Amino acid sequence: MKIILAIVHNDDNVLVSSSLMKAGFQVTKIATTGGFLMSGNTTFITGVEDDQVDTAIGIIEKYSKKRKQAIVSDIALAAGNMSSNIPAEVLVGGGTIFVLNVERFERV
Ligand code: 2BA
Repeated sequence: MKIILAIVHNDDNVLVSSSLMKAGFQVTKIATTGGFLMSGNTTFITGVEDDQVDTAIGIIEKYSKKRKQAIVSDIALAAGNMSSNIPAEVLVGGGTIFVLNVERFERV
């Protein structure tokens, strides 16, 4: 068994979760904040059998769009953009996905 941790843009949250659940996956969602942009995103926790990992990742990939997002002032400065009053852009997403081994799984 594996745990998939998937960080997706808040705007994709509903489609990703409904599509995962429609496909039979169980999902827990956590409201999270990106350390760089400091804006909200959603982290999914999904426990899946090994042979279902690619299916779940395919669904997350399908519904997690890439977006250009403006970064300004302090954040741009920290990233090395010295003309900090000029907005810069970063490409956010689609999903950022980690797959972890599950040592033991119990429902008690
Ligand atoms: P944030 O940390 O808010 O990052 C948003 C986007 O800003 C990133 O998109 C990336 O394009 C850019 N970015 C992040 N750090 C940067 C830096 N030091 N310099 C320049 N640009 C930077 P994504 O890579 O798609 O990441 C989206 C969100 O996924 C992140 O939001 C963070 O919450 C999470 N994430 C991404 N990689 C991660 C990792 N290795 N570990 C934990 N969380 C991660």
